[in-house]
Amino acid sequence: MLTRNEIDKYNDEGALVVEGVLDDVTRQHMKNVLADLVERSRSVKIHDKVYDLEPGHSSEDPRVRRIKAPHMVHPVFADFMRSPKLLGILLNLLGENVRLHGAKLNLKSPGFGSPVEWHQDWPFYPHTNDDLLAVGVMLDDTTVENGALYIVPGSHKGPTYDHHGADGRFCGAMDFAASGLRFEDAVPCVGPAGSCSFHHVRTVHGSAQNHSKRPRGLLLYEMAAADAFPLMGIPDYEDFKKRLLCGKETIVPRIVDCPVRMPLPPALNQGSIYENQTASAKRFFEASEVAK
Ligand SMILES: O=C(O)CCC(=O)C(=O)O
Repeated sequence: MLTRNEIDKYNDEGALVVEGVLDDVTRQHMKNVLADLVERSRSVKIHDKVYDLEPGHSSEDPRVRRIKAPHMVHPVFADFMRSPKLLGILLNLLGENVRLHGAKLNLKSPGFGSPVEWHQDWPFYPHTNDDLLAVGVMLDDTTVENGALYIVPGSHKGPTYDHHGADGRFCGAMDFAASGLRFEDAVPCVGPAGSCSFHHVRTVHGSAQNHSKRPRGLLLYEMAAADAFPLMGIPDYEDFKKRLLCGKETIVPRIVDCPVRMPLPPALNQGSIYENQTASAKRFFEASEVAK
C-alpha cells in the first residue's frame, strides 16, 4: 500500500516511482526468460507477434527492441501482474476494480537500445474516463545513462497533444518543441532494479537511446479502472473480461469529460510504437550506433 504522500505525488505530478516492488528471484527469472527469447530471435527475420526488432538485427547479432504482449509469452510476466504487492498499489491509484489493457517489454540494450519519442499513452487508447496508468517494472538498475523514462510532471492535467505529425495520420509521437513543454522540467524515473514507475495515461513521457554499457529492461503493464471502456471498441468481449485483475467487472462505463483525440487515421507503420513513430516528421531524441 502507498502512503498518503505517495498518492498525492502521483495525483499532482502524474507519476511515481516505488522501490522494491519486484523481488530479486522473480526478476532473475524474467531476465533468464528474456535471454532465452533473445537467443531464439536469431531465426526471426521480420517483426512478428512476439518480437519487435531493432534496426540492424541479424542471426549473428540478434537485436530485440521489444517483446510484445510478454504476459502471453511466458507465465512469469502474467503472474507478476497479479501479485498482491502490485495490485495493492494499483488499488490506491485506480480503485479496487482493475483491468489489464495490454503489456509490452522494452529491452533497450546497451549501446543501441532505441529511443522512444515524446508521447502520451492516452491518444493510443482513449477510454470513457482517464483512470488508466502504465506500470514500468525496472528489470535493471535504471539511470539516465541507460535510457530512463522521462516524464513531464503535471502534464497529465494539460491538453491531449496532437500525435498526427505524419501528414495528418496518427504517428504516436508529439511535436515536443511545439508543445510549450520544456525538457528542463522533465524528470527521469530512476531506481534500483525491482522498482516500479507508475505514470498516468495522459502524462507526457519519452526516453533517450541507451548510451551506456548496461541493459535497461522495462516491463510495461497498461492498467485501467474496470469502468473505463475503450473508445476504439472491444473486439473480443470474452478476452476483455478475462483481463480483469481484481474487483468486479461492470457493463456501466464511467464517462468523464476529458480531452480526447482518436488514433485515426491509423498509423502508416503498424506493429509497435517504434514503428508508428518512424513516420513522425519531427524527432527529439537522436538514435545513433555507439561502440559496445
Ligand atoms: O521504454 C521506454 O522508455 C518508453 C516506453 C513507452 O513509453 C512505450 O512503449 O509506450
